Amino acid sequence: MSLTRLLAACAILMFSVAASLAAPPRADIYVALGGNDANPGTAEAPLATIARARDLLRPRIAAGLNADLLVLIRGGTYRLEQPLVFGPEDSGSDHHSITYAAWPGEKVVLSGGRTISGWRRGTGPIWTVDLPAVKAGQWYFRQLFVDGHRAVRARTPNGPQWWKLQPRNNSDANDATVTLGVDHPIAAWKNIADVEAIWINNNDGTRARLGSVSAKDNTFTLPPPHGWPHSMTGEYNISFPSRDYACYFENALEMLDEPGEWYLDRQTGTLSYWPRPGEDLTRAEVVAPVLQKTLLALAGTPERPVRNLCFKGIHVAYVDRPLPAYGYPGQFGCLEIIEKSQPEPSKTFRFIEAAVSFRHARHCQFLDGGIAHAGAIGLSLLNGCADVVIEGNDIHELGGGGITLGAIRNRDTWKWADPLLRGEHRGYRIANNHIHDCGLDYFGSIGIFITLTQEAVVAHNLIHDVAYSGIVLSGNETPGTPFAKNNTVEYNDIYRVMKTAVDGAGIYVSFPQADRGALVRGNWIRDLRGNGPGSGGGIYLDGVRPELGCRGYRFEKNVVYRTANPLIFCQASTAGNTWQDNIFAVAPPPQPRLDQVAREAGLEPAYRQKLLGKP
Ligand SMILES: [Ca+2]
Repeated sequence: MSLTRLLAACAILMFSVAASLAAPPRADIYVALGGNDANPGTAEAPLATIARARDLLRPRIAAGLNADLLVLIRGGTYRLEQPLVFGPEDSGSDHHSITYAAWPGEKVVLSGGRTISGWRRGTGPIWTVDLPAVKAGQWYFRQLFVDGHRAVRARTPNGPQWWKLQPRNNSDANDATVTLGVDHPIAAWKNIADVEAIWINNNDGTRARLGSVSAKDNTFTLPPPHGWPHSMTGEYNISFPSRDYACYFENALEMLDEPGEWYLDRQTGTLSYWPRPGEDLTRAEVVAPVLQKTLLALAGTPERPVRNLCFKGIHVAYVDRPLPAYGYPGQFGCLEIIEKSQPEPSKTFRFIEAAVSFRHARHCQFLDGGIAHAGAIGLSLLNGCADVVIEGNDIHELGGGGITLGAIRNRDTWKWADPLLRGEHRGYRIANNHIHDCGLDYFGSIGIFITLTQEAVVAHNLIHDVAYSGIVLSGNETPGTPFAKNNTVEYNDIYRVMKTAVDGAGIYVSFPQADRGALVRGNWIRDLRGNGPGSGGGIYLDGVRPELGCRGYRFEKNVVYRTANPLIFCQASTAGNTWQDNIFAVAPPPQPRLDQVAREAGLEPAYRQKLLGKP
């Protein structure tokens, strides 16, 4: 080694030693796994929980912020049994932000899960473990993960097969027991009240609990209450079971008959699992969720929204969604309609829960983190939100859709689901997220669902393996209220979506957009399987009703190929929209164009490295 190189090597070594001895990154509060909530929260004496850091900041926020505040969190898995909620008292101000960030270079996981150990092998291939908390009625879960991969709740027929519904004397009256048949022999399963029937109703799926099974008649019953909206018609009544709907059954010990399937007996507390090849339950990490519905919530109020709050490098994982008594009456995109007859007849149009939920949040951010292993939607930005950035996240293995943002209206009453506030549902940036393996339980799940927004930008996301559409952009459902306008969906990379439900697309747009309209540009859409008529579209324009046809969209430089239907129109047409330089083809385009779209669409280079580990 030459003297110069030796000196250079020494300089690097000294620099490394100096860096490791250097003062920690500056922060106002420090949190670490080995910390203690009785500590002051300094770098030398950190707190143990983020909740304690939040509470320590409250007096400083109440006194008025005169600087940005930073909470730094050392890497590791923080287990939560209660949701982490940030309200108005935890808010930044118009001029100063509050940031909760992972320590540079470290990964922070907020886990709602519990590790399950003590497995023993039975006489056959199935392993079991007894869970006293389940037997005692204190714990029940709907998902199970082995070494970070979701296992299959025991089902019949085994995936990916489906059977077909054969209606008998079904009535959609609110209080009626419905009797249905099926086109294959069914058995008399034990623990029948825990068994669920699942069927595909066009652009979503429905889940309903069984009341009884008759092997002799090959029928089963669904007891009330039912979730499908009895008093509504047409497009809203699609979740009601009909002839030849694709169906399967889930959650009985008798259905556990292949590797990867599991069953939890609520009465005995016994969890059973048939390991997949290569899995060793004496060493595998098996996790089931304890925390339900939402793990991280920004919950402002109309009068006092949460402002200027940022999360950076935070990963949310293992959140369950219990199934309500009425099941899940899927309407589209993880929406359901809840009908009540008391105190007066009413209908509520709402999304199922999200693991990360923002309500009444303004100028907030969720960056460079992730959401995984959740039972419902990954992240939602609903009423009262505006000017939120969601960027650089890995969002995957979800029962529901990836990201949902905007407002909803009831198309029968034309009313907003929530009162519309000044300046809300606008100014979003949803970019550079990797969204995949969504809709594992709720088959109307969408990668990114943008409904009734203004000035939203959805760009450079990588979306694949989704039960329903990749991106849905929904416009003005009432001709007289031109709210949705000036939205952009550009340079997204979308493939292998439309895996389960039908009547959707890589990018699905519906209803008009006002003012400058909506720009749909440079998106790369391919490899969509068709499940039925009208399914598996590249780009789909759906007006639903003739008077609401899609207008005000500009489609530019999109590349679509290997789809069942490259371009679909329903109560819509090319008229009223602008088309330039798009490719709608069966085969891939010539190589130069393919290279260009591959370069321009999907994650930007810095995020490719960060999220995929490659340039
Ligand atoms: Ca099975």
